[in-house]
Amino acid sequence: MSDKPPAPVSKNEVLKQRIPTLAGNIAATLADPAMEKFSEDDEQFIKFHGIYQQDDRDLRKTGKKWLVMIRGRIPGGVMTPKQWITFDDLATQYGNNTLRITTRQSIQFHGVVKAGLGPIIKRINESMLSTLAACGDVNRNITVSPTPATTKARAEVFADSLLVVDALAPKTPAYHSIWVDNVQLNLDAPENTTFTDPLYGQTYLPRKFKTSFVIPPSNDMDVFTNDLGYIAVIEGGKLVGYNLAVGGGLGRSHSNDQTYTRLADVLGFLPREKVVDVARAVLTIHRDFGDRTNRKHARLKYVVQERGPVWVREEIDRRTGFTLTAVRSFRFTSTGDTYGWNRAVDGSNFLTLFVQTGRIKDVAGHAMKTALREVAEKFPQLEFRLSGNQNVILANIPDTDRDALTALLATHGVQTENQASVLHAASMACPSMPTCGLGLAESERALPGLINRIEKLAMEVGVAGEEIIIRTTGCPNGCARPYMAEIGFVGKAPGKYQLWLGGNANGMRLNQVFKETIKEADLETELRPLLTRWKAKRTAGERFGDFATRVLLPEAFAAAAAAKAEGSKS
Ligand code: SRM
Ligand code: SF4
Repeated sequence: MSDKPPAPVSKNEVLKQRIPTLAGNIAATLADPAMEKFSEDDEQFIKFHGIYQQDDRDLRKTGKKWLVMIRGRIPGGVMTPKQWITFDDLATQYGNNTLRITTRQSIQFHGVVKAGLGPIIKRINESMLSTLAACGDVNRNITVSPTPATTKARAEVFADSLLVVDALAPKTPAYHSIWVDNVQLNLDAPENTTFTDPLYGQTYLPRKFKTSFVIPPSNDMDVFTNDLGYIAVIEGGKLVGYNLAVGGGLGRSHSNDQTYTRLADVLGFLPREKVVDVARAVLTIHRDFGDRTNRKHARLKYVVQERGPVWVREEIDRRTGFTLTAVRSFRFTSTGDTYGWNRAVDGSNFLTLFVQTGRIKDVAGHAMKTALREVAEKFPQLEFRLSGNQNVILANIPDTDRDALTALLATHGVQTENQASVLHAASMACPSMPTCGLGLAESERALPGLINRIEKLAMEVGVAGEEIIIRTTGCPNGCARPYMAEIGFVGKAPGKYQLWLGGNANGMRLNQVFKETIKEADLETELRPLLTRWKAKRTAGERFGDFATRVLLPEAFAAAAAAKAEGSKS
C-alpha cells in the first residue's frame, strides 16, 4: 500500500463546501456601489448564476476596466418573440449593444458594468428564462436539434429535453434571493450552512456537465462532444427512445498530454420513459467519480476513458435499475444548418439566417439586430430558435407571412438567399478577445478575415465553392468546437495558431494536430500546398477533412517519425 497522502481537493471544492447555497457575498457586493468588482471567491460563485467577471483586454494598457458577461439559460435555444425583445432591450440598455449567440444555443451579453447585472438577470427571469446554471459545476444549457424540418418527433424530443432540464436544475435558494428579492442570504444561518442540493449534494459536480439531444440525420449539436448525449431513435415516424452517448468533451491545454479531446461512447438504447433516470445516473457518476483534486482532469470524459465504457454502462444500469439494450442503428450526414427558407413537416415555413460568428449587431448596410427586433415585434406568433452553429432560425411562419418577412429583413440589408459564401456559412469562432480572459490569440475578430483569405486561395488553387468546415478558437479550450472542424485554428499566442486537420461532415471524427504553430501572416504559404494536393489527389467528391485524414495526416506523422528516428541515430 502507498503511504502517499491523498491529494487535497481543489480550491473550488473548498469554496462550494463552505457555502453550499452558492450565495457567496454576491448580493452584498451588488448593493455596494463602491465595489467595482466581485472578490476572487465570488468570481467562482457568480458562475453558477450565469455570470463571468471579465475586463476589456483592449484597454489593459491603460488599466483594467471591469465588466461582466452574462449567459442566458435557454433550453434548446427556443425563445418567444417577447423574450427576444427583452434580450434585445437588455443588450441595448446594459450591454455593448450586441447579442452573442453561443455554440450551445444561448445568448451572452458582453460589456456589462456591475450596475447592469441586477436589472438584466431580474428581467430575464421575468421573461420566464433564467441564467441559473448557465455556467458552473452543474449541468449546463441543454441543447436540442433546432431544425423543425425533418420529423414531427422534434416536438417530443424537445419535450423530453425539458424533463431533463428540470431534473438536473440546481435547487439553491440563493439565486431567487439575490436576483429577485435582492437579499444577501445569511451565510451563517444553519439552513444555509447545511444546505444540500437533492441531486448535487453540497459540492455539486467536480466540473461542468453538458447534455445534448440530436435527431439524426442531423448532428447539428455535435452530440459526441457532450458529457451526455441523446440520439433520437425514430421508427415508423415515432420517437421510440434514444441511443445514449456518454463521455465526450473537447477542453484541453497546450503542452499537457494529460488533457485531451474525446468523443462520447454510444453505450446502448433507452426507451423514452427512462430519459430522466438515465440523466440522473450519468450525472451522479460524474458527481461521485470525477476528480475533485485537479480541475484539468475533472470532466466525466476522464472517468469514462479511465474506467472504460463497460464499467460506465454497468454503473448506469445499477443506478437506474434497468438495463440499456443494444444500440439501435443511426446515421448522421451533416452538422450544418439549412440556410434560407425551408418547409417544415407541419407545412409551416422556417427561415435560417446566417449570423457571422454568432454576433448579432447593426453595421452599415446590415442591421441584423434592428431587423430581428422588428421581426419579433411584427410577427408575434413565430418562434426564435438559436442554432448550435451560432445562427438564428425563425420558425412557425405561415405562407402568408413569408414575403412580408423577407421584405422587412431586406429593408435592413439582411438577405434570405445567398446569405454567405460557402466557407463563411460553414465557419464558427469563439469570442476570445477582447472579453475572454483565457484567450491567447484573436478568434471572433480574426475569423472573417481568415476566411476571406482562404477563399481567395481556394479560387487560386481551383477549389472555390467547395465546403470546408473551418473553426477558430483563441485558446485550446475548444469553445467553437475546433477539434471537429476540417480545418481548426487553435490560438497559441497573438497571431499564432495550432493547425488541426481532419474533422468530417457529420461530426463523428475528431481532427488531429497537423502543425504545432503557424503564423497568421503565413496562412497562404501554409495552406496552399495542402489545398493544392487535395485538388490534385482527392478521390471523386472527397472532402478536405477526409483527404487530410487519408493522406495529409499520415504523411505528416510518418515524416515526424522518420525525423525522430534520424535524430536518435545522430
Ligand atoms: Fe467555453 C470557458 C465561451 C462553448 C469549453 N467558454 C469559457 C469562457 C467562459 C472563459 C472563462 O472561463 O473565463 C468563455 C467566455 C468568453 C466570452 O468572452 O464570452 C467561453 N464557451 C464559450 C462560448 C460563448 C463560445 C461561443 O463561441 O459560443 C460557448 C458558450 C456555450 C453556452 O452557451 O453554454 C462555449 N466551451 C464551449 C464548448 C462547446 C460546447 O459545449 O459545445 C466547449 C468544448 C466542449 C467541452 O466542454 O468540452 C467549451 N469553455 C470550455 C472550456 C474547457 C473545459 C474543459 O473541459 O477543459 C473552458 C475553460 C474552463 O472551463 O475552465 C471554457
Ligand atoms: Fe475563451 Fe478559449 Fe473559449 Fe475562446 S476557446 S472563448 S479563447 S476559453
